Amino acid sequence: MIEFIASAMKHENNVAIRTSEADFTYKDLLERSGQIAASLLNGREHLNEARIAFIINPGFEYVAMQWGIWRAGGIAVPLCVKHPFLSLKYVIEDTSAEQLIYTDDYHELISPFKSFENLRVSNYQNLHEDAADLPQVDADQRAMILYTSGTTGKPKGVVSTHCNLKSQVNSLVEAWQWTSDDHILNVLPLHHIHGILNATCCPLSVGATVEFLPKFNPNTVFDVFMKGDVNIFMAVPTIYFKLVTVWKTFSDEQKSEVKDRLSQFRFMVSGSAALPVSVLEEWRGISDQTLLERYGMTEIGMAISNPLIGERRPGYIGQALPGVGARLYDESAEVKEEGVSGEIQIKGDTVFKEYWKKPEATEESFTEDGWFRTGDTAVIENGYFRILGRNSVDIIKSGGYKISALEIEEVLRKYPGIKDCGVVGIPDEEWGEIIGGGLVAEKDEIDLEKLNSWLREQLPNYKIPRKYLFLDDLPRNVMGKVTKKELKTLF
Ligand code: MLC
Ligand code: AMP
Repeated sequence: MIEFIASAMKHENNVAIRTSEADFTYKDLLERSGQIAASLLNGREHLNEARIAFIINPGFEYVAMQWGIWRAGGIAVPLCVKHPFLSLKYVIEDTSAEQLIYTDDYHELISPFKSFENLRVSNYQNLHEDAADLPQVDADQRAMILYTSGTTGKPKGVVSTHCNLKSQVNSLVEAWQWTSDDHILNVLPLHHIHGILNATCCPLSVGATVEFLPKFNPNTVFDVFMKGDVNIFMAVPTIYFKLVTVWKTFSDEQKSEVKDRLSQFRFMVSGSAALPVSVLEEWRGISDQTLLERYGMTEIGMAISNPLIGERRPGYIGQALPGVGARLYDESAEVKEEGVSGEIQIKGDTVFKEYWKKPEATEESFTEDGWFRTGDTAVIENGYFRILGRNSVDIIKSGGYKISALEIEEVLRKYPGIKDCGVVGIPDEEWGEIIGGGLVAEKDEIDLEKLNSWLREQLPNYKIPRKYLFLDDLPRNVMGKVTKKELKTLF
């Protein structure tokens, strides 16, 4: 059995999952995931890496499903619960999923899939086979596909093996000293590595408790914190920004209670985007906690981190995590000198296997000697990595989500009256970056309100900011005259 699921047996009576409805033990998880595995197998001996897509809210059912797929030898394809039908269809078709499992909330959304050939669609409630003998699942088998935007084309499926996931888990368990006494609050989406690996798999691998909220809400987060059980929290910088905003509305008494409580946490992590030093400092004032900033990517799990014990340096992402090879590389050689910038490259068992059915993209993303090119530029200063930015202006990180500028441009160019356009990420304190663009109009003024609504409809996966998409004082024909790098500086 997958190593970290096997270790659940040692903690059978611990609470594995807490939701607003109930507590679930590791025994519950093992029993339910066993039934699910048997149902997915449906008499077969092994799923042999069949892709099993599922759309399930954060909670016990989600984890039982994930474990069930892994125990039956399948590849887990978690779908985003906020995505519309067409985005789900892209993932289902790209992975050639064999089965799609849903819970009642998604009954209507997924019903068109019922007529898809070669796709078995089942309600989670109906997966009730008696647990059978489950197959041996080897470490080099594929375990999960997560979708990530790139600089070209549609999102790519990042394939991780069981060995990759185990190595990613082990690295963080060692670095952050996870134990079965820990209790994390997880408010992150569960179709991305941060919420899945760092905030769910790591705690569950050691017998700790994961508490889920169905959706992020800053007030509810403080309510849960104040109950007194949670001792670890992880989020993207935007979430800390939103927590700070709500905290400012509290009375002095509430603020003091919050500080007493949060100062008892073992640690709090920020990642997935650069943590502004201003947010780190405000949060320190609120909680007496210095946020532990770390750096990662869907393809590599977590790679570089500030330490649990020792100096957490604001504005820096720290040093390579256990078991992770990290180097800086400029055009032709490894950067050996401090203060000289280069691309972060990563090597080791934590690094993914491939982009699903995209051998060329996979090959391009590795150097000849097997290092993964992250596309992020950094320097090392006094032993710590500091991120300078991305190699490509075509990747935007907003609210912790990766967005392809090119995908938005492609859609924009279809809008009547737009001759050309350039989309870039504009720095923003709350969201990290927000989506912005310059347009070349064919002749007349473009009605920006209408364009904005249209774009929101066309790209429902992306959060197109209502207010900021086009700044009125920017010359409309700006794209005809500047490169995208220059465009970025114009905003
Ligand atoms: C939402 N809004 C935005 C926006 N997102 N506006 C501008 N830019 C954005 N990025 C607006 C919406 O349009 C809406 O406005 C309003 O904010 C509320 O939208 P919402 O969807 O309800 O927002 P909320 O639930 O508050 O979501 C914010 C969030 C979410 C921060 C909780 O974005 C989130 O969960 N992010 C985490 C992503 C994550 O896990 N990334 C990890 C990837 S893995 P209106 O006008 O329509 O009302 C990775 C590797 C690693 O990166 O290192 O970890
Ligand atoms: P994703 O492809 O969604 O997994 O996002 C990975 C990208 O998020 C990385 O390539 C970085 O650009 C960015 N990222 C993650 N953590 C940090 C961080 N601590 N600081 C700056 N950028 C980060």
